Amino acid sequence: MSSLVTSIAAATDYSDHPQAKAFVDKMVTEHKFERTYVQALIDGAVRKQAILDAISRPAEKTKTWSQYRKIFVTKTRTRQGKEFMKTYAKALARAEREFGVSAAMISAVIGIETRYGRNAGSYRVLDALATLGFDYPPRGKFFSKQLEEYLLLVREQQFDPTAVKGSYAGAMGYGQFIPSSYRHYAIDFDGDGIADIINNPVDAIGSVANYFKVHGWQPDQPVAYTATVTAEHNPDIANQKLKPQYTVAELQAQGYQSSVAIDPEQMATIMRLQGDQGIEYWLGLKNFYVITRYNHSKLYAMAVYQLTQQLKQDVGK
Ligand SMILES: [Ca+2]
Repeated sequence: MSSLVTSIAAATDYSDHPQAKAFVDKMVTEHKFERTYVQALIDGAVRKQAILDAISRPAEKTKTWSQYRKIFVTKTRTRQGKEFMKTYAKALARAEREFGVSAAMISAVIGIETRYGRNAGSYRVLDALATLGFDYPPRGKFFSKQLEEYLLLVREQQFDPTAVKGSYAGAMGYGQFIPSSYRHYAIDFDGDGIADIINNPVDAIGSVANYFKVHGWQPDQPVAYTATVTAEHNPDIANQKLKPQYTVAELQAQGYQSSVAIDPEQMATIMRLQGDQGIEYWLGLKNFYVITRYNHSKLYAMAVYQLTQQLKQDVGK
């Protein structure tokens, strides 16, 4: 009895929802899907309150750098990263050669996203994208677009759309690609003809490296430097845009000094972070900005950078 009640409740979630109806129409007219197929999928999507709760309190928005770092840049994640680098050394080396992104950096991204594939998400992607697309007005447009991309993706890849699992935001696989990123940047890196970043770590490694290359990663260039400030520094220019917008010389004139000597014409952004020992200042360079194209957060990019440093230090031990 209770399972019947549950399935009726689930079925009523989106069958009469105006945005869901518009979505079904769009998939039929724009992408030539069968109406009965899309309607059945949407009727079967379940609105999850836990997803709505999770998206309103992301770690990137609620935590200080000190708190965020303790979650993501840890001894355990470093040790597991070394294991991952050993296990997939060949694929990582090939990706480094082909895309110019270091093995440690690719591993750090996968480590931060999913603990090296251990935790790629437990929500059905269908439920996540329907819930956020139809019942989360602040970003409904974005997520219903991702739901559209998801249905195109499962048609192309011949996945079962009701079976794929991911994060509360519909991100999938080792590197947590949302559907549009999956369609644009995932690659077949082991040569079996399928770009499977959900079950295939070799494809995931190539796909993460490809994502960074396409977004402008500069091989062997620095990511960030620590900085010091003068008493007269201008606090208003810190923590503004993620994209480098000042030259190092301009930052120096505003009271921010890089800890190492770098080209004064180099572009950088300046960050003020709450660290364990107090305020930290950092210069973010072009490659730092490229990391934020994966997740638009300076805390995220800093964690990827520092875990990469840990993995580079510890390689071979
Ligand atoms: Ca493959």
